[in-house]
Amino acid sequence: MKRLDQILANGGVNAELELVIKDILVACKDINYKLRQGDLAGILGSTEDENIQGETQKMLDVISNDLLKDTLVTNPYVRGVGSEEEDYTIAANSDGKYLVTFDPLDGSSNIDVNLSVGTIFSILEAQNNQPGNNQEVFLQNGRKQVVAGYVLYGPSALLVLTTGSGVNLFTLDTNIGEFILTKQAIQIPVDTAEFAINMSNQRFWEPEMKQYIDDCLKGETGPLGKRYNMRWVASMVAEVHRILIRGGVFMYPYDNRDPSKAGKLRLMYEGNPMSMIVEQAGGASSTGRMDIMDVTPKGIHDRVPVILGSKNEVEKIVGYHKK
Ligand code: AHM
Ligand code: MG
Repeated sequence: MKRLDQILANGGVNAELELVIKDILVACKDINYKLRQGDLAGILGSTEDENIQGETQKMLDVISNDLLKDTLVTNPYVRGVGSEEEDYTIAANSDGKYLVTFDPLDGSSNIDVNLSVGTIFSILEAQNNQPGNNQEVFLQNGRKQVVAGYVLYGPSALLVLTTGSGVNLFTLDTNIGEFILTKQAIQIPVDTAEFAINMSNQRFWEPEMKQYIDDCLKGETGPLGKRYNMRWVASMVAEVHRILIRGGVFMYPYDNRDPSKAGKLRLMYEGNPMSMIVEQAGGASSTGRMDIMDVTPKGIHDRVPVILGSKNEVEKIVGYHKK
């Protein structure tokens, strides 16, 4: 039985970074506990507030955000934090080397119907002496990430983590409160016949994406020559996890509902960490026109079109965008 701290120590992760990762996970264990309590603790449902993205916040969005934020701002090695649920980045310790960004509870439309949600996180190194409440210090592309991970709150609570040398999966043993290694060096199958996309947005997509999905739907007699299956959980963490385990592609592409937004998902809380995990597991990720991790952020809440998963299928979809 291997515990997370043993894996981190053997993987050459320095003690400071290890403490940052552990603090994130202290908060995630607490989020897991709160989710299991649900209605017993009276914490389902929405608040009356909206976040900076214009989305109504669920009570558990706010609780999860506060747990992560309050834990991390007191960590001596954290310079600042950026959250999907915060308008601005927050300063922690001015001597801290690390920056943490997170989506505290992704897929939160699933909370009230008791389906899977997750926490997504990413760690960068601060590149200059600016304090953490200056968003400029965060504006680095995804290749600079030193850690990416998520915790999936499903039937089990699972941690998927990469520190840049492969992807490991841990299962939370709630009896001892520890994440235990349950799968090592995950590799995503390179081929797939399973896609995940919200089809109700089809009329807003670019022609390239419409064409790819049309061709999938034509099945074995169409140009792609195989019968596709479709899934949509509306929880990116759950979709990415399915892809890690059995392959597939996940897409939240560019759409023209609001031309000021390049898609729904956020680069620094969703696109980049999930891209690092997927690439470290042998998969690929793209906006359709470039690798997600090569996109330079202009603002902490930037959005990005997302296509990620099994390598050969992602390359096929990128090929449609080149035609
Ligand atoms: P959230 O961070 O506000 O929860 O939004 C992100 C989620 C993703 O987990 C999921 O892929 C997507 O939004 C679902 O969107 P839709 O409701 O359009 O299907
Ligand atoms: Mg999200």
